[in-house]
Amino acid sequence: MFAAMMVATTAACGDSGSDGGGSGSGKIVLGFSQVGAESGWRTANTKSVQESAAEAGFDLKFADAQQKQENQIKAIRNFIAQRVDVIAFSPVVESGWDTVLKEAKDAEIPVILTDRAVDSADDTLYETFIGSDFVLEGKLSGEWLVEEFADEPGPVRIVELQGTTGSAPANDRKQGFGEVIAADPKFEIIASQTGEFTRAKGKEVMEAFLQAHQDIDVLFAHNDDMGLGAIEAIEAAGLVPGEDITIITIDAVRDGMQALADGKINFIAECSPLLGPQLMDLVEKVHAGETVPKRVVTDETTFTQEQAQEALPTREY
Ligand code: GYE
Repeated sequence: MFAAMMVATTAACGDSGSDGGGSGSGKIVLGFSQVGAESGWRTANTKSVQESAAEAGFDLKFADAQQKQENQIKAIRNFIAQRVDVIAFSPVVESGWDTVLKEAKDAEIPVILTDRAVDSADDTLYETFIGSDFVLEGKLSGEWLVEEFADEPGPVRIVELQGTTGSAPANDRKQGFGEVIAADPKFEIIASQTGEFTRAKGKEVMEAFLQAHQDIDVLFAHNDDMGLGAIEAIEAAGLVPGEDITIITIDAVRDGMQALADGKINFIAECSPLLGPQLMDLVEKVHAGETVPKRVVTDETTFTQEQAQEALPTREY
């Protein structure tokens, strides 16, 4: 954590650029606070942000918050102190941002939310929010399940691995999935717990689920990594993932797609981490004082096992 903060701090040089930014080089200075490195999605997202910032010729100050809101708040305050041109960040949780966002606004530094939303009532605290529709991802997952189990009398016993508690994707995916399956009482969520979006925690929580419940029909995991961890637990328990337990995940990163193609996962709703190019475009516009849409939604799709087999060879991440 300290190392990441230091990068931000040592770059705190004077504001002499003609663009009003903090690098003195005339380049747009972008302060970006990343959630952490919890998943394959996050790694691909970081790469996309770093590569597209370099391509756009921006001076990127990158800080990794290691999944802690307090680290993100510190990083944002550092960016304000450095007088960067634009701040972008992916908020680890939804609530608790108003004070620091107000500080950025008072300093007249535009803020762009990337990937995850905040629940601030005042939407003038940020310029725009670019990212996926997480409720939709949850709904698409639920719709596939309803269709797949249409001829089953039920009950259909579901366990859920939630993402980081309080994060937008965990809240919204749970909501979207829950809304769809609520239409038929045969679907029952018998256990639901956070796996923190990581493989290790997904495995650990699935082990506990398997010990507590003999007859799990379905696993809904809020991301591929937790699903992949759970697969290890399912196999260790002598069960066949994708057959004895139907598995639905979200993201469609390479390892998830491979497990889908191999028949261990049954369905994935895609969530694209490749937000970099669109983000840089927004940074440029916001910096130039242009109006940008308040919400930019990423284009996404879904994958079955056959579709994963087709898509894998050309998958970028
Ligand atoms: O689904 C998960 C990651 O915010 C969309 O965060 C992102 C989520 C993604 O850790 O894998």
